[in-house]
Amino acid sequence: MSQQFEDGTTLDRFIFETTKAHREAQGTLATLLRQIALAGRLVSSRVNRAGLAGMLGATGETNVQGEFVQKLDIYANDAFKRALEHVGVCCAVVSEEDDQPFLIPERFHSGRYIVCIDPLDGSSNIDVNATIGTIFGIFRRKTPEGTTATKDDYLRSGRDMVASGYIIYGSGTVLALSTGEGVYCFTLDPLVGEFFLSHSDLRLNDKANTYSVNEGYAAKWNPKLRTYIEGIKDSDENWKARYIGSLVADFHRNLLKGGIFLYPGTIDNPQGKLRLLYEAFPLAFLVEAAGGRASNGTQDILDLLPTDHHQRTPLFIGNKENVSDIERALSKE
Ligand code: P6P
Repeated sequence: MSQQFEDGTTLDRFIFETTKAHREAQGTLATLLRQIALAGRLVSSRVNRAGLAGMLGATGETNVQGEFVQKLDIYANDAFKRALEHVGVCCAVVSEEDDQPFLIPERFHSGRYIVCIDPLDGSSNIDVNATIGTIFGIFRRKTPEGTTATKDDYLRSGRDMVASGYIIYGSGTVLALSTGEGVYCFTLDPLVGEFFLSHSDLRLNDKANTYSVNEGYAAKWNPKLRTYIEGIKDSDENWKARYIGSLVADFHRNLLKGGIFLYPGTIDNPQGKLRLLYEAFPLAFLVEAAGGRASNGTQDILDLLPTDHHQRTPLFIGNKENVSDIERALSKE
């Protein structure tokens, strides 16, 4: 049963109240989530100024703007690792930006949690001022605290995740979070530097009629998927198409308004483009907490077992009946 909170509750109070309910957390998960929020505030400030750099770019300073934008990925990656390394509650950060997982340096305590993160997904959209975001998922380690994290700690079922969320940097900065019971969104007041509860216990209806997919690749999809998409277009269900091309933005819209997001495999890339550990798992954890589903086309995303921390997966995510319809369409003989 999800707890109820009035709008305006701060993220800090929410974290304290919800992790208090998890007695075994002993405040370590609360510390971890606070540090993620801190890094999110730093990245939000920097992303918002990137637009300014973009304006400078209009005066021929494209090198400065281009270099600034490119550095945003690196800045975000460093901001989250710096925020997590020294507080004694994290043992490894598995980041989209790093070839190998970042293991907490010897001088700090190798703590209880692993954070899988895409520090700044969709950063190619910055120079067109489109919405981008951070995606994170949290595992509790299997190996003993104080030791160096191993693959066993992060190459594991998505069902082992204890929390996940994203931070979306758009017209406002919003942090979405679930510890497994309900999904809560907090909007940043940049003047105060605090996140305030703005969406409480988000729930998806069983079915929706908005689909979000890059149809430019349709010729390379599984023909059964092409048939499914053509079928909804021809239906009398008034389907709408929405595609921003930034995973966090497309997902956030669907979470608030209902919809199905698809990033399927193609002939050239059968596993698609999106990453399992730090994109699909965290969003699948969230969508299930909101009553939705996430599938790779044949099975639940959270039931998958990664063998590589950068492996990709096809992703179909959103209202549960829509996801099941796609699985049925793909399984037709
Ligand atoms: P395409 C952004 O580059 C990203 O990784 C996701 O945020 C987004 O959903 C996807 O790629 C868009 O990919 O192939 O449609 O441009």
